[in-house]
Amino acid sequence: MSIRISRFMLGVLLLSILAACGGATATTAPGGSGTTGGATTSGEPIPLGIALAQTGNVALLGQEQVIGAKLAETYFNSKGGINGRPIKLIFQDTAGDEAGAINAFQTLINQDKVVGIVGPTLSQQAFSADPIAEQAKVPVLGPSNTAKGIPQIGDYIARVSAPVAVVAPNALQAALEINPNIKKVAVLYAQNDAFSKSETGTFQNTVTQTLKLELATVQEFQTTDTDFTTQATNVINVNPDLVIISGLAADGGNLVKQLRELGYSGLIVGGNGLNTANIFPVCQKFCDGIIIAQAYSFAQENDVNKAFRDAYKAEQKKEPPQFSGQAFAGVQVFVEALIALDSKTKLDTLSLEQIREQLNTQILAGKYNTPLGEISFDPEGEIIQSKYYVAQIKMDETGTNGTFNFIR
Ligand code: 1QQ
Repeated sequence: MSIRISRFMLGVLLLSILAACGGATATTAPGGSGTTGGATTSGEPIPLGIALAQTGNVALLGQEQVIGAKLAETYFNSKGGINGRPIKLIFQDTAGDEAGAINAFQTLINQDKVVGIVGPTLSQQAFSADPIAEQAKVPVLGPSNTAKGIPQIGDYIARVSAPVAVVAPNALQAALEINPNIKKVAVLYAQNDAFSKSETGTFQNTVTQTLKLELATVQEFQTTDTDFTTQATNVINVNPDLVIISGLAADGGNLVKQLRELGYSGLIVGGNGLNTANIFPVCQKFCDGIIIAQAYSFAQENDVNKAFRDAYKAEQKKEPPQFSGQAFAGVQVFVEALIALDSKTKLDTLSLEQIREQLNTQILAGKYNTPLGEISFDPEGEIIQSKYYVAQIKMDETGTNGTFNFIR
């Protein structure tokens, strides 16, 4: 016991010195090791890499993921970590582009010596950064990469984020339940983003093939655009009953706002890139009514979701969103796979290379009861998940606060 305390205090001392020197680039969540609630953890922490967009425009999405990952770290360490050893999250900011994601992956793999990585935020980044982890044989769980083809990047790449191909069509079904008279549809998408291109493909197929509706116009934009007058005008000119937008949070939110300001009053379906309360300051009162498919519901009934939801609400004073739930699930899968692996072969008898390799096999073999419900993986690393939902944004009178109300 005395050894345990002195080691912990040494760790605290070291962290304060590092913090005082400003020398640490990686950050860990509070409660990453030591005594955090129920159980006690001791011994060398096991480093898990978290590569998410913490700065720039994409941080509108990444911030929610950071919160979910940190809550998972605290929760699983309070339950005894990896058979008594704490899990320690090492955060590297990817920002919003490919170069940032590649950098974060390289640092986590070579410098921080992580056992695996949860990240990156965008599919656009994953297509560049995941091959680096694949080559280094480091397991990756995409927490929000939903484009077609992500698990197929390699043997070490899996995801806890269900693909748009299965999630997105639910939003169109919900739109038709609200307005069964939808005939004419307009689609807009960000042509410089892999996820947006994948998602619009799914939306357009569902509109024309499954629902047999008229696709009246398809408009392209860039995620960096701020002026959507041309696209919005072209949409309004075809007089659609439904507008579907595939983009990211800032561009998507602005597009909604400009469409409404120019007079469009019909239904709007937003894709996964608009799936955050961080669009509220962008489209304000015009966010009202946007329909968005969900791969997570805070109402999911199981113990781990209850614990996650309670912890999230205590900290953030609102219900947890999808991106936080998925990031929590990503950390959880790593933790539970590490526990299973350690129970078979003590981790401290394995080299880092052996841990990474065996951990990858273990991840794909397991079943996990997460805030997303029970999930597992197919042999390629694609998530197997059974429940999907649809939410509709409701803004308050002032146009500053809103909620995601589940309608399906
Ligand atoms: C992807 C996405 C984004 C909207 C995640 C934030 O689904 O890039 O695949």
